[in-house]
Amino acid sequence: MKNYCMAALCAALVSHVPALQAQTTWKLATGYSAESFHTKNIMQFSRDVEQASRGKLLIQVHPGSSLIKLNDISQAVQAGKVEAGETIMTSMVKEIPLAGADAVPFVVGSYKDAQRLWQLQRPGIEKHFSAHGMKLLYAVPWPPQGLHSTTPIRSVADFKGTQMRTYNSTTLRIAELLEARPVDVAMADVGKALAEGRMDNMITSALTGVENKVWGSIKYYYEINAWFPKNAVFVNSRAFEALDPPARSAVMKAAQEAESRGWSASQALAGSATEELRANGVKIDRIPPDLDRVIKRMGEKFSQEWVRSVGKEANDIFVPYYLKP
Ligand code: PCA
Repeated sequence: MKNYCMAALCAALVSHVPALQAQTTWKLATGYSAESFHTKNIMQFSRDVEQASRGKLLIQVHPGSSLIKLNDISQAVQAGKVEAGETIMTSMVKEIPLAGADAVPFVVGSYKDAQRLWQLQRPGIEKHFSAHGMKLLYAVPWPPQGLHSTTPIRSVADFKGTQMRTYNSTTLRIAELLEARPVDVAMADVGKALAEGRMDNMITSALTGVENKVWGSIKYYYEINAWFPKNAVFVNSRAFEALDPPARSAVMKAAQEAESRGWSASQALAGSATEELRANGVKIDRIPPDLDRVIKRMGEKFSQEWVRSVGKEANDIFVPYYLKP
């Protein structure tokens, strides 16, 4: 009898243990470095979630493609290999063409426009993420994309045959249209590729130039404000649904805060990064009007190709975007 009671007591205790310690850990994979403002924002998000869930949900951040490579992150989250992830939305265009809306050149010229585009793009993105077994948490833009070059760019002919770094389908198509030679270089390898003479120019943010200390080779930065690509942070839907309702709301509230904090940080860095390039001897300039016209025309060509390939969903975003400036 005594033994039986002891066993019953133990069983009762054991059955309580999980409830007392109920704690979930998510691994979150990102392709960007621990120092990137996006990653710092995710770290803050993780601390906020831990605090708001009273330690019930821990989010371990794995930066710099250390767990999963940037371009494989969304697949890994879908497959449940990792609970959560962050990637640049344009890396997902093969499965979710709508994710490329923020990399169509010369549609968005300011943070205000970028926010308006995001409000129109978000419902469709949420729907597609959910169809792929993922829940969108938040998205934050990179600062505007400008043109970095080792040599001055005065006309479209200056691109011909140059090695142009690409990081997505937009930059790849632009390189083709400019008759440059596209070179696919991960953000973390930009400094190395420049030092090795593997690239002559690239379209990316001033911030990415600063983070890679490009001024040894890059001498010109043209503020063309071509587009504002966003990084999205998301979680496997089953992992999210496995949380109890208070933990789910804690995650979504922290996500909302991370989104607005990230947008402010991006905007502040857009200005300071350009100044840092200047302070390091990079000439900050505008491209000549003729070249500006040619590039804008290429942008239109790209938009037409994009709208045609995506179809109705693209119109659902761009028509209201252009109708209500
Ligand atoms: N930096 C990233 C994406 C956009 C940006 O500003 C890169 O260059 O890969």
